[in-house]
Amino acid sequence: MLVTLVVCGMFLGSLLPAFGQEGPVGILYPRESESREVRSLDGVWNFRLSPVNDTAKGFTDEWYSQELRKSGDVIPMPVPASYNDITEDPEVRDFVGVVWYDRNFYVPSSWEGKRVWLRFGSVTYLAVVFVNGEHVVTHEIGHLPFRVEVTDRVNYGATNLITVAVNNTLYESSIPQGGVTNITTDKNTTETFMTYSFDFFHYAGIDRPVTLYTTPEVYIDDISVITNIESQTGLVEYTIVYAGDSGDIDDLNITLILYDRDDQIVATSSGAKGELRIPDVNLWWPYLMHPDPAYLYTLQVNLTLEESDVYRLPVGVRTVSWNSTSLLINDKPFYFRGFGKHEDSDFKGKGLDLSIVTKDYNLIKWVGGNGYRTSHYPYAEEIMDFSDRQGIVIIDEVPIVDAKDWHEQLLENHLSSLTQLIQRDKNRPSVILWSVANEAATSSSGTEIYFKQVYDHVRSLDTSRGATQAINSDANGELAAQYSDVISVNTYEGWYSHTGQLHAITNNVLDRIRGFHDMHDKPVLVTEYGADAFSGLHVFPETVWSEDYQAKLMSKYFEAFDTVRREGWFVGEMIWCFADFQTQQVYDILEFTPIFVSLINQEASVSPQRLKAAETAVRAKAHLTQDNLQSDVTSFLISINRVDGNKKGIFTRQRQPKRSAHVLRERYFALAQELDNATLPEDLTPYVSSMWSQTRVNTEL
Ligand code: BDP
Repeated sequence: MLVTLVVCGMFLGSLLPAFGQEGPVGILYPRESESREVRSLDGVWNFRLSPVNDTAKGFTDEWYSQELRKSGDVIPMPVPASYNDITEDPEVRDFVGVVWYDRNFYVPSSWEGKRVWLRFGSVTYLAVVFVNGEHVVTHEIGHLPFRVEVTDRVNYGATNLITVAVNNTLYESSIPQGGVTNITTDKNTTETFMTYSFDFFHYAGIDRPVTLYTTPEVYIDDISVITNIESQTGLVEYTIVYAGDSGDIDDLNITLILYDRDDQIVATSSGAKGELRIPDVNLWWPYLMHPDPAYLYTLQVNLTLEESDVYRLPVGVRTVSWNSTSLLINDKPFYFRGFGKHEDSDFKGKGLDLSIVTKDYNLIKWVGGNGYRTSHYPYAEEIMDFSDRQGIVIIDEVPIVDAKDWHEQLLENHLSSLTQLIQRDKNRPSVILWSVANEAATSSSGTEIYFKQVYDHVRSLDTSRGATQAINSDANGELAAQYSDVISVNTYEGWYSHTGQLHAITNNVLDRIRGFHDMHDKPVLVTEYGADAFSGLHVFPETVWSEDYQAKLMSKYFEAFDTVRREGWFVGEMIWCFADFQTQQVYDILEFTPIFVSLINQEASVSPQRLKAAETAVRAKAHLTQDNLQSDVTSFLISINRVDGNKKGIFTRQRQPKRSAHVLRERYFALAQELDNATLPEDLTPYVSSMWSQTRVNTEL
């Protein structure tokens, strides 16, 4: 019975909850304490693909009932990592369907009598987990954590087996949406390949840490904090949720102690709900906005019964607010000097790699950046910790990219992703806005009904932060920006439209961003703009793909940004992209399909800018006529507009700077000095001559 359900579930996301998908509650990050032990299950696991076109085989043959090596060959696979780029085999890279992982682990006999939990930072896209041959949990949607209690499933003082089946298949209501299509190979066999309309490569696997941890019988299941400021006093409103059976609930005690950075007690309280008051509070400030940014307190929660449970949560005290012209942190206008980003690196794909993460934060600070959007999915909790600790402000996005064709199941998954994200990140001071989507088809019919529910859902879960979504169209005819607190706009003047026309950028950008403020009377920021640049390619006068073109294009946008800054309602700029990243080879199949369908139907379900660009490009390539427009769609829509990935990074994929990185650095520090009185780094402008350096410092910055 189980196997039948599991197999169905691997293909039909809608059946998943029927066999115990874990809900979002109680997803506190596993932290050691005097009452909790944490063991990592990261390392080298065993790995195997399902046979091509028989992706259910592992279930029907019960591969999970014994070690994988006993039912066939296995290869080593690191965890955490995406599996795609680890081998030399294109079949592994491009595989569609179920892959299998397993490993042995030990549980000490000293853990007997405690609760034992298994937690995954994320598995992309769908995971079915077995412990010692028994199904323990299924979770759908990558980039989000899930956990399950395995107290009664593990052998104490003995070896155990964990097996994970991972399905990467995207479908019409998965988050993000995608689909599969067939190709006939040279051997006359039929194989499936995946199609999706977003450009970044759909990496898959066990891509974040796997942990085993203990809690006492009655345990702290969840902590929520909301912070506020009253004159010099910091307020921390808290709610503690505990769980576990206890007959003696009357004897249960909850006490809270808040420590400052020097481990001094600054406030105490008791009870499951209440408020801590911190006199002379040290506020959490973004990087460069204050000489001592990212101040974190530690909230220690003690639950005492027969056995105690202790959990320590970092807490930053700050407020977030907005009005029709500004976004404010601690009542001071905040301006994003930011990036769009990806979790992406050589070999590991989207697998968590702390060296890359550390390097990225060093580079963000070197550039003078103060924030980014987690485009286009939630990033690892370990990455979010860096933001909290270093004062890098986050727009936290769910994995909804290029969403279209509104329907019930999509909405259900979309809302679930928001519930899970907010549950995970609700206590993070670095997160100030929730992003509900990137470049959804928000001019199409049904947008208002769909997105009203999405925004209502976010506000039912959190009103202490704002909500937004990245929009890629003009304000005219766009239907979702009305629900955002701050409007986020993507624009590709000089790249996807007016390609190569460096002299036709600034005014077009101004038109687009002013359009949104004029229509909605809300603050606006640009969440994407940029141009591909192939590192090392220099062309003068500038042409597309050169580092010189990318740098010059940016400066045309800066002019537009400064104009709207002076108008008083523009709250930030985020370049696309922080670093080059890997993309799929076949790009835009699904994206262009609705474009052509809407062309035929004469609907404007995509931005006019993209419509035009797509129409021109594809018509020219495929010699299309109105007659063969729809039928030929999949046969030629192979958009070769990427050279081993998207090259809009200001850093290469290996995190080396392009010319644009230096240009952006000058701008971001100049803004930091102008807006926040930040000190400029000594090496910002290299010495040229005494007069010249003096002039630049006095006049330009
Ligand atoms: C934007 C998308 C982003 C792409 C970018 C591009 O939001 O994910 O990478 O276009 O084409 O529309 O470079």
